[in-house]
Amino acid sequence: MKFNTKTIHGNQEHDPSTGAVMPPIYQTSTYAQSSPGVHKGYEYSRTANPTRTAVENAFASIENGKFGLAFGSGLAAIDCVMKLLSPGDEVISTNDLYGGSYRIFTKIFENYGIKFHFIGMENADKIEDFVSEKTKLIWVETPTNPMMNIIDIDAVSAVAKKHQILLAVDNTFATPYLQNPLNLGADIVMHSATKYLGGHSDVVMGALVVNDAVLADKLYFIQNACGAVCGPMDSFLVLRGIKTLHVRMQRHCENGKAVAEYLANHPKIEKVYWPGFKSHPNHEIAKKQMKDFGGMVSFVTKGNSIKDAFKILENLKLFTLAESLGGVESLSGHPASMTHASIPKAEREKTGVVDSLIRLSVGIEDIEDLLADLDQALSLV
Ligand code: P1T
Repeated sequence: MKFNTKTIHGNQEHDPSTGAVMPPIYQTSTYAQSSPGVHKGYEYSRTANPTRTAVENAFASIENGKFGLAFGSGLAAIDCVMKLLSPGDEVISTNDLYGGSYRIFTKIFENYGIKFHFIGMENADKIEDFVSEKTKLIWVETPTNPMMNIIDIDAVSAVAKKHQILLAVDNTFATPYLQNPLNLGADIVMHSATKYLGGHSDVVMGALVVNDAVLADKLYFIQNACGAVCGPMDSFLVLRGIKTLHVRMQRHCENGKAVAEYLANHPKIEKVYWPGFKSHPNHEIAKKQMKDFGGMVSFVTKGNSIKDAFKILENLKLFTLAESLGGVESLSGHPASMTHASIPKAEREKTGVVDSLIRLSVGIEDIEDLLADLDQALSLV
């Protein structure tokens, strides 16, 4: 089955009891047993729920994996991966990443004795300098949030395999429409399904997909033991979102390109971060591992003024100033004070997340309207 068909049909079956084409929202916490332990595959909805099973199966299908797991948020999915580790273990992570991922690593898991090395992975060879026998996990975001750095998953996977380290890739920005980390050698692919997979800014959810049955069992155990699962209504909404992922992503990519090019040619813009530019340092890797370049664009204006950044953000009308990304509607954000505020200023500035940086999640509206909106906001600075 090819990708577009998978988004609609992958691992899905009509409801066995009624033939319903969409799985019902099984709004139940528990399931009748005819004798202790004798049931129809479901016992308790923390452990499993049929609507959640449907979305978990969809996750597995679109990421070319065997096992999918759904959580109450992207961070709950990350939490589950980190609980594979033990005190004394070390993690090597990309240094540019979602602020909440940095926060859970440094403010939660460091307290449990796990050590994190945040490094630039644009050159995969650099990773080896940080590998020791304590290294148990490499955590990669690509494209990174919000600087749009591109990490060569295949090259990082070679390092991970050489040292028998697990490789997890946060595929939130790319989505499986653009890249499939498991095919490039990752062991775990993670999503904030809140974003493009859900696609409509109406649900918070996380996903993990793996191929290895032993690893899947460990993750299922943590999912059930710790209980950060999503509900059936949210499962339904994300399943519904996934069915249009390919058509939405196609338009996100078209509009993202048009916005990036418009900004790059604007006299008031200093720098635009978008992996589709030939001048992007890892453009060739982006071309190799991604089908297109996505709908996320970051930029700074000439003069690097936070005042100008705020003026633009306050005056954009179609680009709503809000946390999050990946919905049908365009959003704008100020990483330094919003999504990345939990990263100390000195740390975030090392990777380019300066106070004047603006991040856009380019939606699927008519491009003429989006460019006109940017035009009027930029004319004010
Ligand atoms: O918000 P949640 O569903 O818990 O997902 C966390 C998360 C994980 N990974 C990446 C790459 C993310 O971008 C996010 C969430 N990001 C935002 C809310 C944001 O605006 O960047």
